Amino acid sequence: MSDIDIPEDHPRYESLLTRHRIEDGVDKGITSRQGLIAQGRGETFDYLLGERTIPSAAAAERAAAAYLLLAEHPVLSVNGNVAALVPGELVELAEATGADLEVNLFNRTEARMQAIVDHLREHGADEVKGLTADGRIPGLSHERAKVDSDGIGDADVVLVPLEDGDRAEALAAMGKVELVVDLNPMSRSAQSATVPIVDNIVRAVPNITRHARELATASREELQRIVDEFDRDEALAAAEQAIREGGED
Ligand code: PTJ
Repeated sequence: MSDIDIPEDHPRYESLLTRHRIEDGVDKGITSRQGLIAQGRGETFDYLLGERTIPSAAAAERAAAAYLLLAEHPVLSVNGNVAALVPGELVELAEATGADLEVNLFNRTEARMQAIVDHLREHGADEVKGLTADGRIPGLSHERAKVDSDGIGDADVVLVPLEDGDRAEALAAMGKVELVVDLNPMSRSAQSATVPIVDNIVRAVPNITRHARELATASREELQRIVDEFDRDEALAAAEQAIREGGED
């Protein structure tokens, strides 16, 4: 697949394609300009990880799928970077797990909220939450505190990709299970996550969907076993070691 003119055998094909999606997201009013900087931070960690899903991230992705399938009300939180990078993949994950999609932005404007909702609908989403914003996450003073009371407000499990940390901490304080996708294992979001997924969002979301489909017929006991066997501290340590030493195969 190629939506830009990059030869598919270029050694940095995937990375260049991802950059192009983010640029395009900014042009379409979906991604904030700060999102370009966030992408650059992410690329640095991805480069050090070898631009691959390390084994501890694969285990985290399976545990995330199990949590989403066990949840009463799972919600996938969407920001401007995620909407630009994996819109169709998020819709597929929502379908595979029965999760709601909710737009939640740090740099919230009504125009960007609407652009992201429309973008997700163009990629097959039926309902996208976030515009009502009749709930608040306690302890947060910025725009990310605004949630739908029947969306993230009511969720027991939330997928939180690419954030700067304080909402992740606030959601954890509300007792919600947090599945965090962040290439930096030392970030506050990854550190406060129930399941830290140290992988690029472009690999993580399709991987979680694949696990969810595989586990669709698994018993609750089997799902619970996968959740119980996952060790977040071990996963964070393995990711940090892979970055520092290029290890973990
Ligand atoms: O769309 P908005 O207004 O909600 O704003 C979203 C951004 C991303 C701009 C905002 O949340 C932000 O500034 O985030 P930070 O503080 O730069 O944190 C983003 C984290 O995500 C960093 O730890 C990055 O390493 C990580 N990251 C960036 N790109 C990716 C990523 N992790 C996984 N996959 C990526 N592609």
